[in-house]
Amino acid sequence: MEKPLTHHIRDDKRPLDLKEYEKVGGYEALRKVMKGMSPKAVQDLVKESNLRGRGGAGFATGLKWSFVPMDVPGPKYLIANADEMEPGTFKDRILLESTPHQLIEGMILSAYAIQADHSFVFLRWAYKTAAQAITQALREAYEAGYLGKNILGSGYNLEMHLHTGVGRYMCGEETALLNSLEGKRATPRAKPPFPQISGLFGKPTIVNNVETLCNIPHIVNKGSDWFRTLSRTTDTGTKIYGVSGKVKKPGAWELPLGVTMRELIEEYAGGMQDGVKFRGALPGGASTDFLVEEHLDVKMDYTHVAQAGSRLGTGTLIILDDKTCPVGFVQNMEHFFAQESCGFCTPCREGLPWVDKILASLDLGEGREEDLKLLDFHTKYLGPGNTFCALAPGAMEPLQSALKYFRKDFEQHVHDHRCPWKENGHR
Ligand code: L3W
Repeated sequence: MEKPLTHHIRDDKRPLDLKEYEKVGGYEALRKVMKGMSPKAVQDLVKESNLRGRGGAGFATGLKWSFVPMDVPGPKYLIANADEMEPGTFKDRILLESTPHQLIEGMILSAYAIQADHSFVFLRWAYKTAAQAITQALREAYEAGYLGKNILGSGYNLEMHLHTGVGRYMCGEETALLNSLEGKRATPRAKPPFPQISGLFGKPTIVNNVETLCNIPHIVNKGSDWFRTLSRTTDTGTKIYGVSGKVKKPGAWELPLGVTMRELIEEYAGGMQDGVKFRGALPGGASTDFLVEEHLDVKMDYTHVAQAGSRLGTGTLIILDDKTCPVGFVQNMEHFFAQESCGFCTPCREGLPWVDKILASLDLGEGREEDLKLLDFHTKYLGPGNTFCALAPGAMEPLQSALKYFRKDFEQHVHDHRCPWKENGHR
């Protein structure tokens, strides 16, 4: 991780322990708030910062918090969504493994802002190193009086628990996550009511992404104006961007929101590997639309990526190169989504495996003329408004944009009854 602007991250793969985190200003924001900031003042500060959710949807964080009814007695919950399973996405893992206290401090501040009394880190099952780091950090935070009863003498009480999921993509959807945490099958719930009103065990609940929560201590310490000046555009703050694929130096970097895709690939990821050319990229994990060469200078923020016809999503680019078959590339994604469908609604349960099968047959040279029409049909049939949650519409984004930008390649598979990349020894 280069040039950290907001997050305290280092490269030696060992998490910052409590003393090390305090040395770089850790828990100063918590002291500041506990000394005399009201929950409403913390909410207002985050609203003014214009922080948007870093999990994929980009919803305004302060606005989300403001939906929590503050005058209703009884439990409220704050949950860190650490179920990072979006293909190509590994940004939260870095934060979890390197600075668990930063997340815990962000969670305490956020829980205080909505007056939650219990909080959970909902962690992806496979993140074993992160689980160790969080467990150790929770122990230290309790011992230091940052968690538990009467935090820093303020009268505010908060319990925090680590909960590991069972490794299903679906659990990253906030209402499926809530069902899973309640011990039920992880299927999504109807929205509204949104979790802010009726969430965990029917009580007001906020679910925020790990990276989102890690920004909170810094906004409290340095203010909303400072946060706004960090970015290059009106979408404020920094983003942990990532690049994977056939680049020279795949990795992740914390950078001002609004860097261009060209800068990410050429300056940070070291450019494409020798002998391969850029053809396209999924800007925010697998469930976003392809951007192509004409978009290389698009500013990678929520607004500009949407204007270019895609979504920033998780901000972690997956690069498609000219030695990789776009049909095989997309099939790999659709196979994942078909496996991860929770099976609750029919279009997603039946449609995604069908898409996977059609793409597999194209790859084997068994595709038929009508298969491209069938794929086009599915991009609409599984699109927004036709399924219970965002999984299938998200899965259709790489497919619909591949059919738009790389249609000739799909047609060639049908007409030639073979995958040209395979014969050249590539996939
Ligand atoms: C109150 C309204 N609250 C929205 C809240 C809502 C939630 C947040 C975002 O999916 C996307 C998905 C992935 N009143 C509200 C409201 N909210 N309208 O805002 O909600 P939503 O429904 O827009 O999105 P979501 O269901 O949270 C997230 C895409 O991100 N993605 C990333 C996936 C990331 C992972 C991972 O591993 N980290 O899986 C990439 O593109 O496909 O479309 O809190 O309550 N009217």
